[in-house]
Amino acid sequence: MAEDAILGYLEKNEGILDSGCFAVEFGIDHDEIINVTKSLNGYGLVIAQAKEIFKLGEKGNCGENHTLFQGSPEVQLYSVIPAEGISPDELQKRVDPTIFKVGFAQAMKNKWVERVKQLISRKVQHVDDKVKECLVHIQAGEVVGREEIDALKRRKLILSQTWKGYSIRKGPNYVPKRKKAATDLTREHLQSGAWKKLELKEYNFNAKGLPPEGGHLHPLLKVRQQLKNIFLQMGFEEMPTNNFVESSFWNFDALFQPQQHPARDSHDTFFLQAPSTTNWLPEDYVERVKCVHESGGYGSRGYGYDWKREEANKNLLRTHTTAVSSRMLYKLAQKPFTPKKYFSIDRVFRNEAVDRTHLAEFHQIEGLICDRGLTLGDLIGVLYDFFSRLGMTKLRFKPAYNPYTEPSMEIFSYHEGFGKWVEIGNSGMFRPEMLLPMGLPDDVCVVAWGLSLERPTMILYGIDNIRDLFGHKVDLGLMKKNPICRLGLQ
Ligand code: FB9
Repeated sequence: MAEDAILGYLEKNEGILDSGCFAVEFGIDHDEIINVTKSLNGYGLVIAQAKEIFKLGEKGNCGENHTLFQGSPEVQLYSVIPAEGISPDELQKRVDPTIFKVGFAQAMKNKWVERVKQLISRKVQHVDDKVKECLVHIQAGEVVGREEIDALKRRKLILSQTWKGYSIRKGPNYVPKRKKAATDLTREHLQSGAWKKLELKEYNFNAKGLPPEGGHLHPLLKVRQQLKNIFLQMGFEEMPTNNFVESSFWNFDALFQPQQHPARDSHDTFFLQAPSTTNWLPEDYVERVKCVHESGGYGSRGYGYDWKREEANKNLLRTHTTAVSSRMLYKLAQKPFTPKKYFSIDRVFRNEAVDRTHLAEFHQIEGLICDRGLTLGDLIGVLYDFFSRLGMTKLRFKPAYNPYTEPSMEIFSYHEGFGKWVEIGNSGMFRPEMLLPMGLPDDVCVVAWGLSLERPTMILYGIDNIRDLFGHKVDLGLMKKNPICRLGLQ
């Protein structure tokens, strides 16, 4: 190791150790010698030294055709001129254009050749390639005269560099082998008494401390905050979504979703084993929901099946935040009606096949407006307002089906980057069979829409596999270095 080699050398040699020579002689990287030297702390007296060194420049040592291998351009040119002389055109055919240009000028300057009209001929019988000789000496690290150095620098055949090294000799604290200084005083040192002979490493007050780690926001949380700001700017209030566990009643029945609907199957929904059933529901409201499912009412004919309370009692992981919307609208119906604008952004769970862009859970974003006399036009208008704040202004709407909304629309936006229409959400007007059993006035309508948080986040952050965004395989480096989220036209 470099420290033992240096201290061992000083033990056998009273003289001064030159770090550069030492590195070459012992085959140790000079930078490692420098680092050890800085930590000798009096074991060795260190004198910093700096000297000019030269490295072959690009023109001096680049491939086989250059000065160090083929000789200087002037010598190469001189050697192809025949005794009887040669025309400039013929000479240019015999050497590389660069060799001709540089070599002819230098050979004329050296008075090695002369040009009389269309004939170039030799003026001397023999030439020495002093340029090549100097480069060979420099390459070997040998001393070369100042004049020659300046000439080579002017021709860019060598580059000047400042070499920094050290001269080292024995210092007052010199020992042939330094005891490894301890960096901590441990319980074992104190108990065993080893502390008495312990050599503690000096505290380096100049050492830079570790950069303090700060917290980092996940991209999903950044996009969620941006979307929350959009809703708040539009005058929406956030709904309380702090219950992942929900009853089938609020998640499905209250939304007029029939108990035979495939989405209510355990292949699509996570039902809880314990507690498997809810322990309280508003009984008068439950009765109205039962009736509207079985025999309709409010102008509806219902589904005509035997609605089962035990089905409604089953606990599950909510499959959409529309379950929260149904709770909020029921609560709103329990007092004199006032129009409301609500939103929610939180996790929902679906027992579906996972793939590159879908997990068994995602964050649903939902907005709703509850007021008297709302129409589909109001829904379309608020969708244009909302999505324009996300930078999406070219929208299209496609008729769709949801059990709890009629009419329903899928929402599409033209994505300039992808050059195609992208589905960006779903929407609709909650059905009377959902709103009227709650007790809302019969002229009150609710327009609502939903989208996911993951899809926009993956597009905005250029992530194409959802496992790189969410889950136990996420690269924490991405969490630390992902850029801020700037959404559309806010
Ligand atoms: O988010 C979706 N797509 C989307 C959204 C934004 C976006 O922004 C980019 C920067 C440009 C890009 C894409 N979708 C909804 C559409 C599809 O991704 C779809 O394949 C996946 N959908 C999820 C459900 O599928 C398991 C997204 C999720 C979704 C779908 C419907 C609703 C909520 C989330 C709803 C609703 C609703 C309807 C009526 C009343 C109340 C709520």
